[in-house]
Amino acid sequence: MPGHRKIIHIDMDAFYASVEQRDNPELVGKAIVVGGSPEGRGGVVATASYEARKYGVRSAMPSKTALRLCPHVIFIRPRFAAYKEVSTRIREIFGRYTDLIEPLSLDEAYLDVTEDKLQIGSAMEIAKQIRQAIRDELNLTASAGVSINKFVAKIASDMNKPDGLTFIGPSNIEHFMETLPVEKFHGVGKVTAEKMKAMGLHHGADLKKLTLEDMMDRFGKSGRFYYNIVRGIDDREVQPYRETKSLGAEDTFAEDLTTIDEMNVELDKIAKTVYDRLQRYQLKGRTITVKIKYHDFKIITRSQSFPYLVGDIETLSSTAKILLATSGIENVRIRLLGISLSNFDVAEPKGKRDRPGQLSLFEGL
Ligand code: DCP
Ligand code: MG
Repeated sequence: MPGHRKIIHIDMDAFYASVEQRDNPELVGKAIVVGGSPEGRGGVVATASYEARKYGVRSAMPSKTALRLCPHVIFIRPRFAAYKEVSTRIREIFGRYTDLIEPLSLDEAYLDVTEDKLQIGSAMEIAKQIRQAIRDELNLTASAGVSINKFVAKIASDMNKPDGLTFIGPSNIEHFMETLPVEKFHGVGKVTAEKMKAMGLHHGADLKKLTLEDMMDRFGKSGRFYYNIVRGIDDREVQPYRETKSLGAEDTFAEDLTTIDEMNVELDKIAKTVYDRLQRYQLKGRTITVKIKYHDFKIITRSQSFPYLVGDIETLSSTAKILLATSGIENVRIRLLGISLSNFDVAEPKGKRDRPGQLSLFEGL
């Protein structure tokens, strides 16, 4: 691939569940979920083994639902220390090939192997070796996607899960993006996907018909990203070891919000997304920020800091509502709302960090 970058996205299969099955052989081949309540009464599923997924059990699903779908499912209490240990080990394996490693969570990372340390040259060969090393040394499986940019590599890694290796080269990126359903676009959440479908935009090809202006009108800042992405353009670099400064979510509305009730409903949804992401990365912080974009594109932010660590859904949503209500919103129209949490507990030393790198504040719901 002369002139192109070589990017690998690698993601462990059913991560927490696979570690549990590896360490407890009696769980191998069984439908298990990690997280939630063993009695199926409360809490949500962190992840499900592939055996449980056959019944429709998924991450973030209430335990009760998981139990209804799969009555014989086994609930396992999470062991975060074990997952962190595996995470450190896979990063050590990645480090044999490149220093350009951008972790997205404990089980997932982008690697730029345009110039790999062992001068292997082929990104597919490197991905193959990494998957083999993870299997041999850690007794676990990972799926990998190989392409010329982050976006396509990430989608590719998901295509043949579990235990898959997928290559999408420069000559088939555009065709691939055209046929991709919008809900498969990384960064397009359920809400935005529904919004797109309501506008008659079902696949990449439909998005491709819109002008840049149109896209930005409809989707705000993300519009430009989607515009480029459907053309196979993603110049974002793999960013090694960037400190996580904040984590959040925001949503641009198809129609401006005008009443406080509507805004509060949206803040509840956004708070839920932020909460899920915080759970996933095991993060708490001291500062909650709301971001408000008016119909005229003016953006303001309002923050509140706490003397202690917060991260629960009630605090996120109630603080965001108070910040919004006291920001002077009489007679305004609002295009976008966002909530983020920052001022995290500890900044781990550079290179030792096993928290996610580069978390975008601009991900949709
Ligand atoms: N996780 C979580 N809550 C979520 C999603 C994920 O606690 N809502 C945790 C448990 C997962 C881990 O993060 O094991 C990695 O997330 P992935 O999305 O990569 O899911 P899995 O690795 O479990 O499965 P897959 O094979 O689909 O990657
Ligand atoms: Mg995974």
